[in-house]
Amino acid sequence: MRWPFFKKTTAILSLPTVLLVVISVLTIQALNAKPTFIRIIDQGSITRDTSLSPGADIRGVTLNRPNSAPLYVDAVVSFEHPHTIDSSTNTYSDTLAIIGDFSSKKNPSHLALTEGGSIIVRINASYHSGDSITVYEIGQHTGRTAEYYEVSVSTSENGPWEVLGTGAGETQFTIE
Ligand SMILES: [Ca+2]
Repeated sequence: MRWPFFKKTTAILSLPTVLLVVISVLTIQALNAKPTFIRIIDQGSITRDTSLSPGADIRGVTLNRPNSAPLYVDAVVSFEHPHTIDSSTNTYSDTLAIIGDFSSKKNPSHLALTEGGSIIVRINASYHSGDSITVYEIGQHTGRTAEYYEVSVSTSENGPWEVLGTGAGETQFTIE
């Protein structure tokens, strides 16, 4: 009669132990997960946009994983705009414009990089081979034409950077 009772007690005691192990593993994985940093450099020498929205016009950036909803920018690490004249005429210099789910924001909410300008943004999730990054550049709506930019990815805001390629307009880059 005592044996079944003992088995039941053992099962109850082991449940918290199993949960503790699962939580520990998930916590360790979360601590080891490195965010994705994406650098976008305006290729102004190609498009020469001198409007009130100078350089490539970035509406948003997503990290795309297979069978998963897109992940959005959660922080802008830096925004460098070396050309003073461009910066002074830039109506769209608010970096907050590209944070979060931009699809619900009123058009033309975006960040104009200025000619030769660059931005580093963070998406708080790790990237893996087979994922992709989409840059939503809307130069064809804010000026004359889609504007060129170079995209790189890294696990650190200081690099080293893996250059994914150059695009204009809405462009998707696959991570090898
Ligand atoms: Ca522009």
